[in-house]
Amino acid sequence: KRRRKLFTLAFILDGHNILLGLKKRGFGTGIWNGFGGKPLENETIVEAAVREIEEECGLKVEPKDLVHFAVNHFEFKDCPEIHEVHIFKCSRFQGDLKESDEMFPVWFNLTQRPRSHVWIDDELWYPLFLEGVRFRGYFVFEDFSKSCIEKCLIVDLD
Ligand code: 6U4
Ligand code: NA
Ligand code: NA
Repeated sequence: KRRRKLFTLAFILDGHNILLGLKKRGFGTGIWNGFGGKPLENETIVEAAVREIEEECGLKVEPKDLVHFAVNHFEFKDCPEIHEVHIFKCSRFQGDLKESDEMFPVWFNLTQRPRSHVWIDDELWYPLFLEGVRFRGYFVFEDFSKSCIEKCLIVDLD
């Protein structure tokens, strides 16, 4: 059985606006995305999501306000681990938006979010996310740069 590596990915929503962050360092530098990362030891996925949101954009959210919405599985032909990304959305938050070492956060109207400088799988599942359809996605990439999707399956759970 292949090893799994867990990640969180959270989208903060406010009416017709979505908060995205431009990644400033590490994996995916220069790419717009939600906020998230790897759970620490002894941390649940929800606890990790709460912590990563505050670390990366300054906003405070309550665990109960995070809606676990979808899971994406990413497999790379040159890597033994499968990345399992747990996607949350959250419409309640407190605190002030703050740029971090890792992310530059910006509010976008849902219809005007960036289409370039995003992961190539996003355009395949964002429509479901925006329509409120729960799903599980499976993506196989050529390599770690994620420039080419080799296989993709998205299972609609609703
Ligand atoms: P460090 O630098 O170790 O503190 P950490 O914040 O724990 O990093 P990071 O930023 O590497 O983790 O996590 C990657 C983030 O990118 C997670 O939120 C998951 C997300 N992600 C990875 N591949 C993705 C993809 N293909 N499409 C997507 N989000 C992806 O939309
Ligand atoms: Na991160
Ligand atoms: Na992080």
